[in-house]
Amino acid sequence: MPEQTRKFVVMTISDSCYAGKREDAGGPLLIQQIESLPLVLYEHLVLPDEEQFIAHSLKEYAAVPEVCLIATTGGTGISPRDVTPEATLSVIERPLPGMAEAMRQYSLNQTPFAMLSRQVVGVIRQTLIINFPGSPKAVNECFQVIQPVLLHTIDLIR
Ligand code: MTE
Ligand code: CU1
Repeated sequence: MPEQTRKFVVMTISDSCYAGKREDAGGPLLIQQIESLPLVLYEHLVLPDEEQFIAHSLKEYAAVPEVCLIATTGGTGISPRDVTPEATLSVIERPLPGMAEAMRQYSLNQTPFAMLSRQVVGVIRQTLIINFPGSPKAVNECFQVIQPVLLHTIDLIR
């Protein structure tokens, strides 16, 4: 598939953003960072912390042929409503633990709180799914880690 037709989806996963009680900072930042690569935004969704809902959306967008990447932000922690990792694990066919561990490892050098993210990465069909934590600082730090390998990773699954 030619590079210019490759699309990505960003999902902000947060009850408070979904309810309009909090401004989504992580989502727009993630879009801005991914757009620095030759990838085009297909859609940005704001979803509540509902496992079935998230899993359904992940499957739906992974089925769109030109969507090669779904980046989620938020819901990776351990508060009772955080279910992004469970939803992601329920749909991925092949986990990519090295990418998740690389983000956590680098992040741990920035803040010990990085150990609280349960973010996962994996592949469903020909689409890569990457969980980012919710804060803009975390999005920024994690993106730096995967940015150099992101296009090659997508090449490999296409
Ligand atoms: N990772 C990086 N790189 N930088 C951060 O500031 N914050 C952590 C962690 N990962 C952080 C980070 C914090 S405080 C939490 S609670 C977890 O991500 C989970 O965040 P989430 O529930 O918003 O996904
Ligand atoms: Cu936290």
